[in-house]
Amino acid sequence: MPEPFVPKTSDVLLLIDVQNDFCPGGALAVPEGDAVVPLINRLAARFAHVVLTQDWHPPGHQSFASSHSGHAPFESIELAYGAQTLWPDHCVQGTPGADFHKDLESARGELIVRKGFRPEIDSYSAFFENDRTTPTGLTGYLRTRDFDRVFLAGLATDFCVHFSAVDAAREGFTSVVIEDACRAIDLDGSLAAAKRAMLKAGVDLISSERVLA
Ligand code: VGL
Ligand code: ZN
Repeated sequence: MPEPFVPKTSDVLLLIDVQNDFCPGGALAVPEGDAVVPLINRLAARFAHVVLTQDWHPPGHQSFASSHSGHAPFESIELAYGAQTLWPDHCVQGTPGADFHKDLESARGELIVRKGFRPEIDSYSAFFENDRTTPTGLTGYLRTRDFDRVFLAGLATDFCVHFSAVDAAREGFTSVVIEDACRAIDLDGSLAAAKRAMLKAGVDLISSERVLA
């Protein structure tokens, strides 16, 4: 087996959007989205530090197809900052769909980063919104806490995990995606494209065995 990744105290596990709306039965269900929860709980027990993100949209958010007459979910449109995929209404602030999956052990989480709360901008990444310039503040938090490696798991591999992992690498962190602890939406080849983009950005894609070994 390739070299194990033994978690150190300067590592953080960043859990992306493990929320009801991304699980089967949710508004934007990721196939097998709930299947990552037991593995994520095992992984989290190995890390000294855990941070979670929560997709957190106001009603009528610009990323919702319902906000654009004549458009359907999964179409792409041009917004002020560029192309944006339109989604079913999901993760609306304060609704049960926006809650973490009930079996996710989130109590040890040291920070919850909410994103996508600006009505006009979507935010796939935990670091920058989809205009690619508005920061969430996470870089400053991780730097001030002296973390150097960011391990990522959660939903969805090809959107929020992908953009978060690429941004972690761009911000100067070692960025490691635990692939089997993620699930993808996979729209028109988006999973393959995301993997290429992550590898190009220098993100490591690993199996959970390498952390749990
Ligand atoms: C996500 C689409 C819209 C994600 C969030 O968590 O990957 N995808 N909002
Ligand atoms: Zn969203």
